[in-house]
Amino acid sequence: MAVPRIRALLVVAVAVAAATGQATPAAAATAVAFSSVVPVPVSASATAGVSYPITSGTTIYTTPGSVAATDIATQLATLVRRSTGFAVPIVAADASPTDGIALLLSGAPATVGAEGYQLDVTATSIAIRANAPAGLFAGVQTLHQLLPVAVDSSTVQPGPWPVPGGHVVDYPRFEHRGAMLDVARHFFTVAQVQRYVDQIALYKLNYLHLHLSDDQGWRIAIASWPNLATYGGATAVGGDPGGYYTQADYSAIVAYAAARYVTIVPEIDMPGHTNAALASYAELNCDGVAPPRYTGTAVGFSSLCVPLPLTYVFIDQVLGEIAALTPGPYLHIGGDEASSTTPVDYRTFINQAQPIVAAHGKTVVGWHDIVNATPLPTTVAQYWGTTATNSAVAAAVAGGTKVIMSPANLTYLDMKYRNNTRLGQKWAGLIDVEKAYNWDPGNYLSGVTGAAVLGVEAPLWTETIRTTADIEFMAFPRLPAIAELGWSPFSTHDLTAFKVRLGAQGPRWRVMGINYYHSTQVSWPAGS
Ligand code: TNX
Repeated sequence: MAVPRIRALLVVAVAVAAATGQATPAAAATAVAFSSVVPVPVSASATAGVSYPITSGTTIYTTPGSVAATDIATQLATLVRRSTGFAVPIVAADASPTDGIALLLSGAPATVGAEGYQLDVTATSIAIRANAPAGLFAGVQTLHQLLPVAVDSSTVQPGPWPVPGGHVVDYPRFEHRGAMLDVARHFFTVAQVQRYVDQIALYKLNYLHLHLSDDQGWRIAIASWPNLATYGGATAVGGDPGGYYTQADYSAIVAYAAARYVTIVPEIDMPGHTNAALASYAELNCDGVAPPRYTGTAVGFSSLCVPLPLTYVFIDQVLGEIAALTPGPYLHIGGDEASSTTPVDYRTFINQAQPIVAAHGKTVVGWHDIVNATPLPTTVAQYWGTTATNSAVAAAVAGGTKVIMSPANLTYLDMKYRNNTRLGQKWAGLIDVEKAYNWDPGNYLSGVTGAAVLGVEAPLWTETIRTTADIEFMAFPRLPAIAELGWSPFSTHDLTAFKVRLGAQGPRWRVMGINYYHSTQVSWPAGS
């Protein structure tokens, strides 16, 4: 009889917290369902009636001599210590121990590759085995989702701490699983970006694209062009406060993301979306006159001066400094909506910009408009259109161009959920969970299928987004839908089952203090 009563109390606690908007630390010290992991694993089988209890005696064992494995173990221990109050020591041990939690860079099937893992939870131990640190990290994200939601509390909770028993073999479908954050229309601090990194990493996304410049603001300090940040960075949409990252700030974001196996893709948008730069330096303008800074939301009115030799000195120095701070392979040069640049000038510009990126050792990414120039063989196009056919993109793909899929009508996290959603825009339509989930990035755009698709990315433009709460409201629950499309094999695609898995995240988001949209298209558990 005691169990139902406790459950009833927990339900009340959750309901009260929901009403007050507070986190619910004691929400449920019960085991979560083994089937609730998002993205759904390649294969997962629960062992009925078995669970592993994390206790004050639980140790984390790691592969000896691996700094990466130790760092991943430390991240897991930090999470578990905070809410359990247990010591959770980390011990380097060679073989798979028979007790505790083992994070091992050995013993995984070759089929899981570098980003996959095998997870085994028995009554006496938890083992995550991977071929490389990225896989170990992914396995720990799965384990995180299998821990009672109270583990995400920032204060010590009573427990118990059961992990449901079972076996998982898992690896990603696509190499590129991304989110984009527009820090130009509104500025977000290092801490705000890091919080988003934590959130996307939990759903196994591995790229964060930062839209670092636009008409309304320039967000990264460039030593050779200091006014970009100090003058061009001082504004934001609607007269809100601007801001910019020092190079040390940017490096801190890069390092924080790298520790979570997320690669930063910096974007400097050009030749359009450049009013903040043009306002900062008169000599970059064809007429030598700096325009005023801009805080509206129109697009397509600015262009770098294509015939001007200084333009290429400028982009070489800017991209050179950013390349030097960026360990990842990509520099994104935007290229979208350049409606104030003639088509001839556009081609000239993109064709000159690409070798500059390459000279700094990086691969070009651009919005798909760049296929109107001559993409380098390595250039990646990011598709943001709203139709399932685009002949120019299909022709580029026939010539070898690879594509990241971000159809605006399916993946744009700044689109409203419903007509009455307080935040966001509607130009690409309304996007609720079913729409975000119910498509196949590998078989959507005609002529752009199979190996041509590097993956999927969910952009969040921030004309109307001003706070962390706003970011989270637009990203959750849609971002995990896109994450599942990027990670899970399409053979697992199942809207009804997804709605249940997604709903199971709700109680955890509450404990984490994530401000999510309570979509009616999700099967939330009672009380969440
Ligand atoms: C289009 S999509 C843009 C952005 C806007 C966004 C708003 C794309 C490559 N450019 O400049 O912020 O729409 O939804």
